[in-house]
Amino acid sequence: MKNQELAKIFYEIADFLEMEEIAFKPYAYQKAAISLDTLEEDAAEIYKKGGLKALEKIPGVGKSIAEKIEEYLKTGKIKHYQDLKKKMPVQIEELTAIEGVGPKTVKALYKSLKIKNIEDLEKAARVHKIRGLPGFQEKTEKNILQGIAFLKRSKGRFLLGEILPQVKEILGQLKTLKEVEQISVAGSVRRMKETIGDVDILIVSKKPDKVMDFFVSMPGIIKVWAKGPTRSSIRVEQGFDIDLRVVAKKSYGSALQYFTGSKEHNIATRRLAIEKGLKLNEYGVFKNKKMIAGWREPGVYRAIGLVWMPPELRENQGEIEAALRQVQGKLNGLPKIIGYQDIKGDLHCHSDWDGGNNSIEKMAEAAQQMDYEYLGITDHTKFLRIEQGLDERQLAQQRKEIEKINAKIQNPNYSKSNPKSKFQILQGCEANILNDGSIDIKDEALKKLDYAIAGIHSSFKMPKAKMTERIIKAMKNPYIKIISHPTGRILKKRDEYQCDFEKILRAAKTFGIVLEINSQPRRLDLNDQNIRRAKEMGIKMVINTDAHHTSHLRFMDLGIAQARRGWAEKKDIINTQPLDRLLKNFKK
Ligand code: DGT
Ligand code: CA
Ligand code: CA
Repeated sequence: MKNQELAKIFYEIADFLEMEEIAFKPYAYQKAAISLDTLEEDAAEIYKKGGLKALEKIPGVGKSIAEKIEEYLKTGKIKHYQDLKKKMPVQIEELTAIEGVGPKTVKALYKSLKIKNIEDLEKAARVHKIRGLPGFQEKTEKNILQGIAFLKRSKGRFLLGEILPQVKEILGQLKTLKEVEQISVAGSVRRMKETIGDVDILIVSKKPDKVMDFFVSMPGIIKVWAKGPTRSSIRVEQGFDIDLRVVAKKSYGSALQYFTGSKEHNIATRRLAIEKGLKLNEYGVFKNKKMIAGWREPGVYRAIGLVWMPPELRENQGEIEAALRQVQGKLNGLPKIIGYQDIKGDLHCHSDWDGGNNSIEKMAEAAQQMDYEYLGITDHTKFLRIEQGLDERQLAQQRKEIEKINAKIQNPNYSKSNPKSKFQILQGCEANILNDGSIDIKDEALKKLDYAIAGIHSSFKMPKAKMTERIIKAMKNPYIKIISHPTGRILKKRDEYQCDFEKILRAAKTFGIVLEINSQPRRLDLNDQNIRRAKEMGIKMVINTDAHHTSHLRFMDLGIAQARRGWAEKKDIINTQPLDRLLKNFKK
């Protein structure tokens, strides 16, 4: 699949053009990149079937970009990109990955200090060469070093959301083999951890050689680390590794339990087995030399005195004790965590009104295809000018537009994929929490919406007390019902902002604020630990995708996974409720 390679190039072109302060064009390339990044069909296939015209039908791809895709598919190169790189020979993707470093900073650093990559930048910052440059201060230099340190810590791990589509494709390919009797993903991917080190796959087969031959010769493999009858290990183009293990049928359950982990969970289960006079390993559960369980995973758990539990819980964070209580008939057994089918709508989506990729109607159609009952359109508001944020007047106009589309959708003659389902678009907004905690939209305008979300999109580096106060003040606004991405972390890019989370939780409780679990692969904010704290305090949450494109609606599973990892139950999440009940959460 060439989509990701193309997306990467277009993101870089956008950065190079931004450096040269060219108007509008960077935005066009970014849009095309986002679209390609999430496109399900291979651009090469699209081109093969329908040529240039078909490429132009990809959202965000116009004639000029379509021609560049064609050029890349034919020659493996894009001349425009190479020219830009020649002019400014910097590692743009690597450098702009640092929090606070944008294309313009990269340009200034290259022009004055010939900084081309992270190594150069770190060296220069350490000997304080940055702080003297025009527009740079001591603080900037410190922030850059902090940003680099953060990047290094997360190096070598991949975002679950970015690798999952490829993992599913590879599992699909392996499933086509007649020699494969059973197959499952294991490890951190099965536990749906937000970042993964490598992918683990488990297969039952009587002909491991055939399976392994196929595995190491799949397309898109760039390295074979090891190949043997029970274990092979490869690296794929995207840069991550896959471990494949073939086991005997009678050990499938125990192998799955072992290789799903986590390691900490395994250590605890093994200890439990020992206490019972049993031996637990990847081959089975043994009493003396006799195998008493191992075929299937639930049997393994039963044999050691537990019950089966969802992989998302297996982090040795109290799930074993909870399972024991459950077996003993005591209170506080395992939580009945929210299911992947429990969500009835998405309450945080952007439309083309604020520069998102799709019209309100297209977003609504996509939501209906997901069998939702409702979709909340929550475009950015005016403080965010680059995102074309809406002002009070535009919000009122948008209201009319949404009413029009609702009338159309709710008309019984309207043809849609699921004519039986009722569906409604809600109007919200994602307002900005300004530095002093006030909201960038007047109360009279907020009042007219179905609900309002508020989030922090600027000044991330405030002192802790001030940041805490800022968020709490926003929560006190009676029209703000949800706080989006409450801690502001960006995986592999920046930490949570400094704030007193316990205080924030108490305020959310007091003011009846719903906290968001944002499903974007880079956010997953709240994270599992914070979700668990919120749940313990009885705070309601909402799982949203923050979609800027119809294809982003599918990120929902990532948010649900995070909620499950945080032990959240259906009743903790408001968008599991049908529309009439949901709206009661937003009473003014
Ligand atoms: P990752 O790949 O870093 O995202 O995390 P995992 O959990 O996928 O870890 P990985 O790939 O090293 O190993 C897969 C599973 O195998 C792990 O979750 C538990 C099991 N495992 C690996 N090493 C050990 C070990 O030393 N002791 C025990 N008890 N289990 C292990
Ligand atoms: Ca792994
Ligand atoms: Ca592994």
